[in-house]
Amino acid sequence: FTRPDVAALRGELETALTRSRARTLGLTDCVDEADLVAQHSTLMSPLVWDLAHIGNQEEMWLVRDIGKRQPVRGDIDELYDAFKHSRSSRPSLPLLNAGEARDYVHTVREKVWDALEASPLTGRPLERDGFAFAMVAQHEQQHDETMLATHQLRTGAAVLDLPNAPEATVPPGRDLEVVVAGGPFEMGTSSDPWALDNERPAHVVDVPTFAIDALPVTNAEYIRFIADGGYDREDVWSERGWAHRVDADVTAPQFWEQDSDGTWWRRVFGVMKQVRPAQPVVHVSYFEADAYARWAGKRLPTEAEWEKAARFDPSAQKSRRNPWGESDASEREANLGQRHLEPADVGAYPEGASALGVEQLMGDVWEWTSSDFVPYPGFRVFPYAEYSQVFFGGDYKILRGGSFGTDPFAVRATFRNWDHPIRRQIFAGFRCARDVGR
Ligand code: AVJ
Ligand code: FE
Repeated sequence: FTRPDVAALRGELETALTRSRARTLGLTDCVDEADLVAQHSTLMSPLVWDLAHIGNQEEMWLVRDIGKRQPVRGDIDELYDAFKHSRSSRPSLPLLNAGEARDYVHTVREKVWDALEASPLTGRPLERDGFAFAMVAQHEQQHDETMLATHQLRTGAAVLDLPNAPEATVPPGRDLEVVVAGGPFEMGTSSDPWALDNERPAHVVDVPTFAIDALPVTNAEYIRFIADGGYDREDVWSERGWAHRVDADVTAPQFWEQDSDGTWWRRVFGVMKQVRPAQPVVHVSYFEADAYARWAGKRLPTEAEWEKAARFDPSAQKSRRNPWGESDASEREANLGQRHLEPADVGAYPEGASALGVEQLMGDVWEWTSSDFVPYPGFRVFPYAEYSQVFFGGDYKILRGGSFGTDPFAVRATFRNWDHPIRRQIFAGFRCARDVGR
């Protein structure tokens, strides 16, 4: 990684913070106050909580810690501490109202511009390379994706409107599966200045030969699983997955409905759309992904397999930061950044292929892997235990690659996301893998 000079670095951080704020305001200015304080699902916070939580985290790290300034609001930290109140209890808290929350995030941001100007962006680890500023911008983008999921859950008239995602320009008649030869590769990173603690440190992992799908599983493929009785075939489900499938009466991806002709429709941000066959399937749980893979005679990739398929360049024998190279995604390589409100058809991003020829690893849908969320060898908390450490060893599966709702600043091929295996309000899909001769 080549370090830009301090002025260029400041400019990059300013751009990232400005972009995240535009997105936050876009997701909260489009609904009325009643909608902002409502709980659209017990899985989610009211949007007005996310808004002030974004400001509160920014105040704590950048105004008080880095900026060494007096608190803007020293009295609300507890209200916006994600560990003090469950999401379902947040609507009954004495939260800032919409106007107060908007004023709050604005006041905090004005002080942050001073702090950014004043910081040398060197010195202690929190300040070096502007880490804390980048962390706060990524945090805001993460909550923006969470708010986007809240928008998908809310009922009533549609308020978001963006162009349809690209259709495939080249039909995916290329390799359907890529075989990755066994051997070591470098997983994680010690050099990416803005990587979060759980992505560190870089370490060598020896991955046995495996095959991985060149593309995510599509709606058309998933419909074949449904039509083949996949949801009634206990033999392809894990024991826990089957228990959940029965208890929760799961019979199709979330937001799907079948009409009397047998046509599948899905509700996309308040609009009913016919299910598009070549789009990656989205809003499935880990348990559904795992059952599909077994039905297809395959399995989900491990996290290490996913990362090797994404990053390993066999000719250089090195790991890249992203499938196509070191740069952040532009709109040519991946469907990221909430430019569309849905995944793009498979085959739409040939320029985003990895060195090994695996496509659409970044963007479109988060991809479930079979791995649990555990620390890498040599992990160190940085800068706070509540980002990663408190979740290690819990009932979480790793997801990789980001979705159409993830900003390019908040994801790279080393980035690790995690969630409970039953969750599907997130923009999650998957691809399959399998063992190769042994
Ligand atoms: C990394 C997406 C699992 O939203 O729970 C936001 C990110 N951490 N605020 C989450 C996060 C603290 C986190 N995930
Ligand atoms: Fe947060």
